[in-house]
Amino acid sequence: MKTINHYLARLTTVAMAVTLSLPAVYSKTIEKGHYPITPVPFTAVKVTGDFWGARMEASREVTIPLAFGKCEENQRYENFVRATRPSDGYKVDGFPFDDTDVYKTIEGAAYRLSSFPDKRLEAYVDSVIDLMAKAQEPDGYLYTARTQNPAHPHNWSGAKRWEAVEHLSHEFYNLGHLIEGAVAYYQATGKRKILDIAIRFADCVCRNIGDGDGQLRLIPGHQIAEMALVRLYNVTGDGKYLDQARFFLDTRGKTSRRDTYLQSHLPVVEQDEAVGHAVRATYMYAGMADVAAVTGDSSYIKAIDRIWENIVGKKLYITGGIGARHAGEAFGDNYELPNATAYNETCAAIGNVYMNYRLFLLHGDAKYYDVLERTLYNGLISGVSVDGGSFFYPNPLSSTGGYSRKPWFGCACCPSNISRFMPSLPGYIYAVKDNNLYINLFMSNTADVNVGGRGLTVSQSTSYPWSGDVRVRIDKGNAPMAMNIRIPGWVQGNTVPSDLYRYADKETAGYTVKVNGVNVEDAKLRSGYLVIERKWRKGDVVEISFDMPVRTVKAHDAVADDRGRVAVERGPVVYCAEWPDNDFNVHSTLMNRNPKFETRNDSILGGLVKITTDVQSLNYASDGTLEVKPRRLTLIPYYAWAHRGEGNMTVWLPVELSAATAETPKAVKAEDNGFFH
Ligand code: FUB
Ligand code: ZN
Repeated sequence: MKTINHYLARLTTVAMAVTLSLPAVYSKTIEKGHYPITPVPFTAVKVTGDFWGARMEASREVTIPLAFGKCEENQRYENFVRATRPSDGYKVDGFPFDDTDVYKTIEGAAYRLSSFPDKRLEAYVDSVIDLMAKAQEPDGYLYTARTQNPAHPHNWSGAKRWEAVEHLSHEFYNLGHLIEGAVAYYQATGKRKILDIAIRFADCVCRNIGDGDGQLRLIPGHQIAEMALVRLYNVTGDGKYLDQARFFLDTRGKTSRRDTYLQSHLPVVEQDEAVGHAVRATYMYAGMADVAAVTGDSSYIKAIDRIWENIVGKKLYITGGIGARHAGEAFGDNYELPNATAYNETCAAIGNVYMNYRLFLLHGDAKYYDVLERTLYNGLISGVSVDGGSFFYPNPLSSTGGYSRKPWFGCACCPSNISRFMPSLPGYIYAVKDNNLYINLFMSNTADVNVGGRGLTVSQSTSYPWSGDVRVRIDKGNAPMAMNIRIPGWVQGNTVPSDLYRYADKETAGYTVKVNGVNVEDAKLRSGYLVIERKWRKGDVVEISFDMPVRTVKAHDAVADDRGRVAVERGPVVYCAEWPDNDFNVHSTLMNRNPKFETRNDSILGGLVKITTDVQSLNYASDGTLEVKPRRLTLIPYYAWAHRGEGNMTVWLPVELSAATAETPKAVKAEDNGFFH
């Protein structure tokens, strides 16, 4: 792979070849926290090692440089260069949202820079930003798919600006990702240039789109501008961005584009089922939460609460993946959760995290983090290889081979989304409200938090998810506060916060919590959190210990594809049976009714816990009779599948003959990412 210096050298040259006056500089920035619960931002938390430390390192050392490299190789920067010198001769191909791969990777680089300052990377990003500034039209419009050849723009873009924005032009989608990247980079480095570029494009949209005289009444064909505009409002304090986000939401279902694909079949406040394109949907729900957090609009909150119940009760894979159908990259009907053909786009898993995170910030209930954690450890990180260098677009739960991760795609939404999501994870661990500190995720880290006006440094050390032991220490500061420790649903016997999945065995998982070596007996469990109130002091140590038995899970009987089958879990991790560990066909394997499991640490794939159990395998003997053989089945974490070649894999294992002999589903082809707009 080419080095970042290669790209930097070339980009610097490109940037110097073009001149443009710099955008206006805004003097005032205001950061507002409107959710009832305030996140501890990514800038204040550093993940220090173990499971997530390795993932962060892979993101830092491999994914982000790779994504920048792919932007170079795949004409992403070239589009900006062309936009600086438009020509009727350019053929505009690729996708009209290719600019967003650049924005998303800049966003990832921003999160990374805040934990690991790196002058060379910062200089590289600055040179990309210089190029973006030069590609921006004088009135702020920034959309290379048109600017590079206004007479013959991309064939999804429409002949005129905004004309196809409710369909496929993605102009507002590009704006949304630009804002997200710009705010992150501004917050990480203090540099305003990209923020000013985003503000100019946002102002251009605010001038042209709306309910006023001479404005166009249009909604985004792909959501994200809604949450991005709220983020821009939070950073600038300028209410017009909030108004624009509301306009986009309130106008949905009231323009000529009315269909489920982009959730415009009904006004947003009347929706109660998750339908259509899953990424568009979850980004919209996240945007509704963001607006509601500022405005207190309870009709938005009621709608997303209803939709969340629908997803978690009827449309969520055991891996936390969402969006069952390839056609339209969409949610299926209630209980439509096929395994081999599960679409489960990596971007939709990220959207699911966004939605659940925001619902936690609104309601303060740990159940949202239960869904978030399930998604994170399973259907989201399955989307990127352990080394950070290849990606899944769909994340199926069963395979007969012919499917593997790839370093990039023509439509590269998933790799670039992973580039920004992984390094943002430190921002999801803690939150505060008044004198409450919430510990939502367990991973080794150190964080500077402000609880009730007092600054504290808190650290965690743990090998979670392989062990349930977590050590929390107050490294600096003293504060009277309530430490709210999330007791995961899987510890409390709730597979998910609905009846979609349930534990199918008699195991129970207990937990203990000690403060300075003394068992905590009198703390209350409130909304899924163990609340420990005391005057916390420097040096205080909390030892949390969750039991981690191996559990079997059954799906609701209405899920036809999982009938007669069980899935295996340990802690937050969902397991699967894959061909390299088993010299028999995992698809014709019957689990015992009361399986006994053993666990062992293995150093493969960065280290993981393998599970083994006795099973029966079915196959035909040479005389054509059916043979049943006792076997020892090995299971690995679902996220770790497809690292050792292509072949059989399944999450749901039959316990009943009818399920074992059901037709083996066709594999999803690697290149079939079901790209339907
Ligand atoms: O349309 C932009 C992105 O491309 C979507 O979010 C993905 O689902 C893919 O269709
Ligand atoms: Zn994607």
